[in-house]
Order: sequence, then C-alpha cells, then structure tokens
Amino acid sequence: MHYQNLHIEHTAGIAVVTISREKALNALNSQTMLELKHFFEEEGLKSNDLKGVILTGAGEKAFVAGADISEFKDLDATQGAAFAQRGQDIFFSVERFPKPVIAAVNGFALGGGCELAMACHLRVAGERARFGQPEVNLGLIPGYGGTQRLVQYIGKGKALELLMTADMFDAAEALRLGLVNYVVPAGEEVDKAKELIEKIATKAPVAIAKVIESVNAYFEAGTDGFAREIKSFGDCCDTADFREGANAFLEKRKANFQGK
Ligand code: CO8
Repeated sequence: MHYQNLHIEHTAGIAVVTISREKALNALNSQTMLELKHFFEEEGLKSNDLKGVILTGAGEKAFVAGADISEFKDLDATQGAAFAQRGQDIFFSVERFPKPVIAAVNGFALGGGCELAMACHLRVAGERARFGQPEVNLGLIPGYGGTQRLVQYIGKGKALELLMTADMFDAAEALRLGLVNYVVPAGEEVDKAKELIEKIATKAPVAIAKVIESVNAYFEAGTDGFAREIKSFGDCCDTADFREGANAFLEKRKANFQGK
C-alpha cells in the first residue's frame, strides 16, 4: 500500500508510525483509518523481525486531535453506526496486535485521538500532551471505544466526569489517573517508547503475545479470562523459548529466545 497519511520508519526492528496530517492536527480521516487498518491487519503482522510499534503524531502540537469532523458532520444514524463500527474494528486490531504497541503522545490526544492512544498497549506522554473526550461538545459520544476503555483505565466515576464535562487534562493528570505509563520531557516520547520496546524485546516473544491476548480477554464480553490464561499458559509450555528460558535460568546464563 502507498501510504499518504502515515509515515513509517523502521529502525532496529521498531516501526515508528507517524500520523502525518499536521495541518488538521493529525485528525483521523477515512484514508488515515484505512492506512492504520492496512498496517495493523496486514503489513505489521508479516514482519517476523518486528519488535514493536510506536504510534505518534507529526509536529509538536498534536498526537491526534480526533476523528476528522469535516467527514462525519452529515451522517445519519445508520451511517454513523457504520462509521463507529469500522473505527472500533480497526482499534481492536491495534489492541490485539501481537507485539507491543506504544502511543508516544506528543500533543493533543482528543476524541478519536485519545481513543487511539487507549487502544495501544502502553502510553508515553510528553509534558505538553493534552487528553480529553470532547465529543459531547459536538452532540456526540465517543464512537471508537472511548466510553469503554476510559472506564477500564481510570474507573467509572472519573470516566463519567471526563466524558460528561469534556474537560481536557494534562499529562501529569493522565499519569495520576493511570491513563499513561510515563510522562517525559517534550520531544523524548518516542525515545522512551523505544526504550520500553527494547526491554520487552529481551523477553520471549510468544509469551509477550500471550500476555497481550490474556489481558485483552479480561475485557472481552463472554470470554473467561482465567480460562484463556490457562490455555495460553499451556501454549507457552509447548514453545522452544520456554525450554530455553528455563534452561538459561538453571545454567545461570542469558536466554536466547527465537520466538518459537
Ligand atoms: N477534525 C478536523 N479538523 C480538525 C480537527 C478535527 N478533529 N481538530 C483540529 N482540526 C483542524 C482545524 O479545523 C484547523 O484547520 P484550519 O487551519 O483549516 O482552520 C486546524 O486543525 C488547527 O486547529 P485549530 O485552529 O482549532 O487549533 P487550535 O490550537 O486553536 O485548537 C484544538 C486546537 C483545541 C485541538 C482544536 O482544534 C479542537 O478543539 N479540535 C477538535 C477536537 C475535537 O473535538 N475532537 C473530537 C472529534 S470527535 C471524535 O473524535 C469522535 C471519534 C469517534 C467518531 C465516531 C464516528 C461517528
């Protein structure tokens, strides 16, 4: 696929995916959503050497300022629901990606932008990052999973307040609420995310994928997360990496994992 709105740079096994619509504060239009879908459902899954993905926004002002308002202002109920369904499906692909996906939040993360950051496994915020779910200002509610994932991260009471007041909050507050994992000086978001991916890359890749799958199972309607954990634990026992990890421990050496 020829990407128009994503700039993708691979360095040392890490894909830095930059959403690049700076003039519209990196708002997610349909083309950008298609490109995210292609990356997370096809291209990114094909690369065995990939250690992880970092999502960030072009420029210094915004991570992503939301879904592109100009595209959905005339939707009716059926079209709106289809729009939200498509977005949710793509964000599930991010959440279910088998390698770590980290949002490097370099500025505004509003509406669909906050929802995209929440679909990532971890979030590193720069000091200038600003978060919020302002949809009620537009007569809408979040449609890309925001009412669900905000509750998952910060709890029902505070999530309801932020969803109903549309208040923006800064990186320090996001850290206090448990929405982001780290706050770093502006400009250092991607470097911190790389450091985290490098650390995770020293672990057994199949086990990392199973951690992601098992944690996601907790939030899947109709799924018994404990049962999924048992199945995934068993799957890990069948891997060469488990033998290697256990032997390396007993032989007092560093494990050399092959991802098998
Ligand atoms: N969509 C389209 N364009 C945008 C968006 C957006 N979400 N955000 C900013 N822009 C554009 C502006 O229109 C402006 O364009 P132009 O220069 O052509 O006038 C440019 O980006 C710069 O923006 P501002 O001039 O407004 O910059 P400020 O520094 O004054 O303000 C803000 C920055 C506070 C971020 C402001 O731009 C803003 O409030 N943006 C909108 C934020 C918002 O409401 N986001 C939520 C959108 S709704 C959503 O995401 C729902 C997701 C689920 C959808 C489900 C489908 C139905």
